[in-house]
Amino acid sequence: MADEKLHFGTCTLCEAMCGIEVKYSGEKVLSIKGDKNDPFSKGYICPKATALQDLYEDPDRLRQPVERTANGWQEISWPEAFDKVAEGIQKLQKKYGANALGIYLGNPNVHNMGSMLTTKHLLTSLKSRSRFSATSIDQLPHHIVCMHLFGHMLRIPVPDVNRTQHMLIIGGNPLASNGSIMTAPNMRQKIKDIKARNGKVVVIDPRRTETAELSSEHHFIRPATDVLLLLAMLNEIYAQGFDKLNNRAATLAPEIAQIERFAKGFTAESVAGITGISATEIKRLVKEYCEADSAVMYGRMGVSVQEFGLLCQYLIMVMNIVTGRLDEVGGLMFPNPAVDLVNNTGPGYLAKRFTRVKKLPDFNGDYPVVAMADEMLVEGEGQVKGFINVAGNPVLSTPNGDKLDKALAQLEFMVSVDPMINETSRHAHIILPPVSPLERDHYDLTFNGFAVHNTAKYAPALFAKKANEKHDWEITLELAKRLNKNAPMATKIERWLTKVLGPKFLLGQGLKRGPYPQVNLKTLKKNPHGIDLGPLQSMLPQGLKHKDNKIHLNVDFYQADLERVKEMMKQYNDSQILLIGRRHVRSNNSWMHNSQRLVKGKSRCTLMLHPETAKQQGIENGQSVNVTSKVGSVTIEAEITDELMPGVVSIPHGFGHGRKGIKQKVAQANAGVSVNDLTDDSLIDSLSGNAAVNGVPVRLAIASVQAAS
Ligand SMILES: Nc1nc2c(c(=O)[nH]1)N[C@H]1C(S)=C(S)[C@@H](COP(=O)(O)OP(=O)(O)OC[C@H]3O[C@@H](n4cnc5c(=O)[nH]c(N)nc54)[C@H](O)[C@@H]3O)O[C@H]1N2
Ligand SMILES: Nc1nc2c(c(=O)[nH]1)N[C@H]1C(S)=C(S)[C@@H](COP(=O)(O)OP(=O)(O)OC[C@H]3O[C@@H](n4cnc5c(=O)[nH]c(N)nc54)[C@H](O)[C@@H]3O)O[C@H]1N2
Ligand code: SF4
Ligand SMILES: [Mo]
Repeated sequence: MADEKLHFGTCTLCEAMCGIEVKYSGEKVLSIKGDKNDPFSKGYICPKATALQDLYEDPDRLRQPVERTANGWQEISWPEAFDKVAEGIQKLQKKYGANALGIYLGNPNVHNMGSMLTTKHLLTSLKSRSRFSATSIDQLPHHIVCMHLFGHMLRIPVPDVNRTQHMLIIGGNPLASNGSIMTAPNMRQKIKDIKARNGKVVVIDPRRTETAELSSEHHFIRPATDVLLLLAMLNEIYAQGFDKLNNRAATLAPEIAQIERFAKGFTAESVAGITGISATEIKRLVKEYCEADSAVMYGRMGVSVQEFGLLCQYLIMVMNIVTGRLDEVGGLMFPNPAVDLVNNTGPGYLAKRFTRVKKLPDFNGDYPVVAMADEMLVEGEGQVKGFINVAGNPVLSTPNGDKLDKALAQLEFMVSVDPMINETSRHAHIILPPVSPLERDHYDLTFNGFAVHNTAKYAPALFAKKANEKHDWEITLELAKRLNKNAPMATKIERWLTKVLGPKFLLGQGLKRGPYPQVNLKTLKKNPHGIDLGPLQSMLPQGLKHKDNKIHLNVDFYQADLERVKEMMKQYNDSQILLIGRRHVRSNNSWMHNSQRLVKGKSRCTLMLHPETAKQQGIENGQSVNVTSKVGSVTIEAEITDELMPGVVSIPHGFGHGRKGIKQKVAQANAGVSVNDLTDDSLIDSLSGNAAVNGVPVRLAIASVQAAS
């Protein structure tokens, strides 16, 4: 085509920040490829990048606000929608108080520059404490550990995968997820590189995942028993004399001497039976980890979102410290992004307030998602009666989704800021839809903070939005303006400047305050592929945010949780079948199933189980199985595979598009079932309030009728 042009940008779908090269003509996308000149991703993309085109073109995507009426959804104008939303919220808050309006912020908020820079305005104008987010079914333990130890919830170290000689991955599957709290495009190559330089990658996972398959070694572990393995490993580090307490990080931690006693009694022999990993193997894992020239221990969803999520992440951090792996090349290192959120935001806090019904602690002003449905359903002073849901789909993404589904249906007023009519937004009275990713400017404010190599890249929107469309940040600012007319003058000026100049104005300010004088909006615009800022550098002690410049191990707080561990050990029932989650590279949480090119082929929403487990239950491959937990039941096709540990079953999350009222044709045709109709909102990590979706006890039975797959 004569007027073909190239645009360089960044894929915002997952955490990997891959550079993309989009060939386009007019308003049409012709192709999406990896940008070979991106200094960070070097041409790598996964199959989801091309679906950015599908999001842009999706005929089911809303372009204008809609209102739910007796005659179905009706398009309304933006001014009318804003009027109705502001009025609905004000009426509700006047009647029941500010906290009667619940707010949920979903995952795509952190992938969206405009939202990242303006959501604070919405939150302050809503003045509600009933705030929830996807954090409490995700990385909450990381925030708490880093807040305690390093003095800021975002001072989070990541594996220096490009230089390590030994990587221990516990409960992460970066080959499917493309990495998490470890922004690292092309982990396939990175793992191959570690092996090629005679290093080792060890995976601990109840499933022999794609990552495990490629790695040097894999061990099955019984779900949610990692805390025992980790305690035994810590114990072994001392038993084998591998503690290096004169290392730089350890000498910054006044409580370090107390760690030797922390895991006393948790011998490798005492945990082998429950975890399923033999004492000999545990001892060898420790020895090899400690003897490697460089090494890093890394744990993700599998260990974060289970009953001992916080203690697991603490133990992983502590082991990196006592073995001298923190802040060292090839170990766990702190990124240094060009926009420094750590020095421009509060450090975070835990347990200032507790939820009304379940009495669960807040973190940094957010209550745990597992508390959300009860706050709506249980009557009494402070009950949540209205809801604003921004870029989230908690009906599919939070435990006991069916209960939340019912809770949302009985609310007096609900708003969704979402481009789609899905399982959650279908309950809204009004939906305010933002533009798709190709229509907005991007600089990654979040994931540069977790990147395994420092770079900076800004991309203007590829396509201008249409006259009747709005950005998330425009929606947010307009609502803030209407809901809080008495904001301080400085806030009003910031809102006004952002509205006129766009959020890139705030980005520019952030870059100016950042650590790299050479990086500003002008230099970023001149370098459309991004700027290389070099490998991770040691940052201690100056990176610490505690006033005394020390690492605070907060031993007493974590040690107290050992009572719960001992209780678990005492009561352990190894005959239970345990459910875990699963991700696939062609799926993304609950919202990428309306792309035909991603969902095509065999259904991915299956119940994986080991042949032995299947045999015990009399289940055959492809058969429909009823899976029942304490809270619910689903019927799903069995996929028998020895990838799973015996006694463990796996269902991916984000499916279940068969509910009534959803308007996404492709997703509906590939509906699947929601694993979160089985996960239990009372199964939690009580220390953090984080959800526990891995290790859920379930029963299996052959279904009488074959499920459509
Ligand atoms: N059982 C189980 N449950 C899980 C998990 C698991 O592993 N197992 N994983 C958990 C994790 S890690 C996460 S992060 C959560 C995710 O859970 P959520 O954040 O609740 O849900 P998503 O599936 O990410 O849904 C995102 C919604 O945002 C909309 N959206 C997409 N982009 C934008 C945008 O730019 N602006 C706006 N306004 N809307 C947008 C989509 O249409 C969709 O409705 O799920 C969690 N739930
Ligand atoms: N393709 C794709 N990419 C994604 C997403 C997606 O939905 N699809 N979601 C994005 C989001 S929001 C996030 S947070 C990240 C998550 O990124 P990851 O954490 O890397 O992703 P998961 O695939 O959930 O990996 C969790 C692993 O833990 C294992 N596991 C389950 N239970 C246990 C247990 O008790 N112990 C141990 N040791 N392991 C266990 C599972 O088998 C699985 O292999 O991925 C991001 N990237
Ligand atoms: S790994 Fe895939 S989804 Fe994630 S940023 Fe890269 S291209 Fe996008
Ligand atoms: Mo996540």
